[in-house]
Formats: sequence, C-alpha cells, structure tokens
Amino acid sequence: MATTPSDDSATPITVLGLGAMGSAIARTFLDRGHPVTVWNRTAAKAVPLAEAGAATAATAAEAAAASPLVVACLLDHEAAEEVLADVGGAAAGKVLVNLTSGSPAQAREAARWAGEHGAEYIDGGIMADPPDLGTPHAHFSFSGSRAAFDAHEATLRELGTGTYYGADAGLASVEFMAQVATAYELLIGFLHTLRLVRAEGADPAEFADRVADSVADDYPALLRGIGKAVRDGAFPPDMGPLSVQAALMDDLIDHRRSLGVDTTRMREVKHLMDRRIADGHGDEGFSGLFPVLGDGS
Ligand code: FVH
Repeated sequence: MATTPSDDSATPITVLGLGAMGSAIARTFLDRGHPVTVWNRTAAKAVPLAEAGAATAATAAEAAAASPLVVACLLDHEAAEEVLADVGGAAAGKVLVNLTSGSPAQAREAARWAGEHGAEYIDGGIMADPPDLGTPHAHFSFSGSRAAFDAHEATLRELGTGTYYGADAGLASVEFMAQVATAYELLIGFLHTLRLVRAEGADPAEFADRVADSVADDYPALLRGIGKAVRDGAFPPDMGPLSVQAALMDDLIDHRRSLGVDTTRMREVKHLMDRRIADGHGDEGFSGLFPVLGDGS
C-alpha cells in the first residue's frame, strides 16, 4: 500500500487511549493544527480533548476509520491487543503507530497483526513524561515500516526527538527497554545507598547533589568507555584495576550490613570481581566483569 507523504500539519490523526500519555499526545497534535479523533475505554477522558477541538468516536474501530494515521497509547500490550481486536478491519490502509510500552516480541506480534489487517506498522518507545511531549525533552525510539516512518516522520517529530532503529518492529522496544532497565538498575542502587547515607546522619539531598555533579562530570565518559570495551572485548582498568577495587568490597559490604542496608548488589559485585580476578584478569577494570555475567556466576 502506498503511503502518501504527509503534509504534517494537515494529516488527520486518531489517538486510541487517553491516559496521561495518550492525552498529552492528542493535545500535542491538536495544538499543531491536526484534525484529531480520540477514543478511550472510559469515555469521560475524551471530554477535555473534545472541548479542545478533538472529534470523539464511540468505538476504537470508528476512531481508527477516521484518520490515515492511528496512534495507540495504552497501558500495556494486553490492553493494546484488546483495543486492536476492536479496531479489526478498520485498520486496513492505515499507518498504525503503537506507542504502548512492551517487549520486542510483543512489538513484532503487533506488527504481524497489523500486516494481517492491511495496515503498516510503526512501533515506538516513549522516553519522556507527559508534560515533555512536544518538546526536545521527549525522546522516542521508532522501528517498523520504513516507508510509513518516512511518510509521517515530520508528524511524529512534533511529539519530540526520535530515532528510527530499523524495519524490525522490535528494535524500538529493544532500545526503550534497555534505557528503562539501565535507569532502574542505576537508581535502585542509588536508593539503597541513600538508606546508608541517612543511617549515617548525612543529608540525602545534599549527597544526591554531589552524586548528580559526579554523574554529570564523570559518568558520560565512563559509560561510553564501558560500551566500547564490551563491544571490542578489551577491558581497560576503568575505575582502577579489579585487584584494587576488590580490596574494598568486604569493608563496603560489612558497612552496609552493619546499618541494615541491603547488600545484595554489592555481594554480587564482589562475587563477580573475585571470579574475574581468579580467572587472571585482576588488571582489568569494572567493564572486565562483563564476560562473567550470565554464565551462572
Ligand atoms: N506516563 C508516563 O510518564 C510514561 C512514560 C513512558 C512511557 N509510558 C507508557 O505510555 C503508555 C500509557 O501510559 P499512561 O501514563 O498514559 O498510562 P495511564 O494513564 O494509566 O493510561 C492507560 C490507558 O490505557 C487504557 N487501558 C488500560 N487497560 C485497557 C484495556 N484493557 N482496554 C482498553 N484500554 C485500556 C486506559 O483506559 P481507561 O482506564 O482510561 O479506560 C488508559 O487510556 C504505557 O504503555 C506506559 O508504559 C508512559
């Protein structure tokens, strides 16, 4: 199906799902002059958007039929599946942009559904909060139909900045899930450490300010160096040699334990360091732990 190039201000857009994010998406497109049709399971959430000029639809199928570009933003994959089942044949000839969070496998499954129903599919991950929509602070990952993305890129970029990762519909989710996981992995350790900071009578907010400064100054180069080391399989002594780093771990773990602070992650770090050193790699840095991850270590 030919996907006509979009005149981005004139493209009619349908938004399925008017939660915090879906409403922000619909409002962003309204503000930029698009004819917008909205639908939500709980119809009351469509009222503010109708007052802002959106057309409302009684069903998801009716909403999808109203526009060439259909954007779905629902709680999760199961919700999206239910709504797309209601859309059914109305998807034919449409470009379906699914901004619902989900796994790469779920994105590929949705892309298969779209293909079976005559629609072109773009998957997207939203790395932003609703108020960021329409600003450069909203970052999107996209994947799926290149032709559909090219035709509607200008419209999609009205939501924020975006990167297209390729025709495999799962690639946007790979990026999104990895970005979200990185944040959770970093922040859960930070939260546990704030318990230690507070238990020792230090001010958690002032400590957080110091960490923020350190992250801004040192972490970008460190993260890039670790990524390169993992890609190339060569592990320089980032953060110092493991033999030196490991010497601190028992004291660090004992300190946390003495304050009743979780030691799970620090015991994992120590175990990995000990394994890597025992394998003869004590001269490598923290990135040198990568080869012993996931091998039952
Ligand atoms: N909000 C955020 O900051 C994050 C930022 C990162 C990306 N996420 C993802 O965006 C999706 C939507 O999130 P949301 O914040 O809009 O979530 P809610 O405000 O809870 O709205 C959920 C909408 O989904 C509808 N819904 C839920 N279950 C069903 C269902 N079975 N059938 C049909 N619709 C369903 C719900 O409808 P209702 O409860 O109002 O009737 C809302 O429209 C999400 O993937 C985030 O991970 C946002």
